[in-house]
Amino acid sequence: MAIWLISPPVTTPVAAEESVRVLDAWARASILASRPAAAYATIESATDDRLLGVTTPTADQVMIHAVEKDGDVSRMKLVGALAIPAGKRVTLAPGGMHMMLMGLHDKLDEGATFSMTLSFEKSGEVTVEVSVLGIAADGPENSEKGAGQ
Ligand SMILES: [Cu+2]
Repeated sequence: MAIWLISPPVTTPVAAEESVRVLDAWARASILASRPAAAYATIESATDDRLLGVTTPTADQVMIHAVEKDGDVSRMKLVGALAIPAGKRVTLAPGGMHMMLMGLHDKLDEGATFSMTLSFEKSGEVTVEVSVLGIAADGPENSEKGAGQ
């Protein structure tokens, strides 16, 4: 006896929040809109994932950059896809990896926020509010504050 099951495959949608979290998204205030700005965040995921791209209405383009030290010279290097290993926090911070905002539409004023959407290979898109901190800030004071929804 042959039974043909003709039904659409059942897939379980996975909400982005369940596997990937983007914490403490922040950026430094900028003096001029004509200069690129950098945004930072801490990313963690329950499963291996990769950050493939970032967009924001605040800038024309966002690039994921790593910093490579060559002697005394630091160079920024474009990261095509940023690996987020399961259970390990990946922190983007000044002097290291960052999201570079090219073609800012307005300068970033301290105290303002803007939205940014991070696209992950498996978890899809996660939109976060980015807090603009002071021009010399090293990061949010409370590192557990903020969540990725
Ligand atoms: Cu950069």
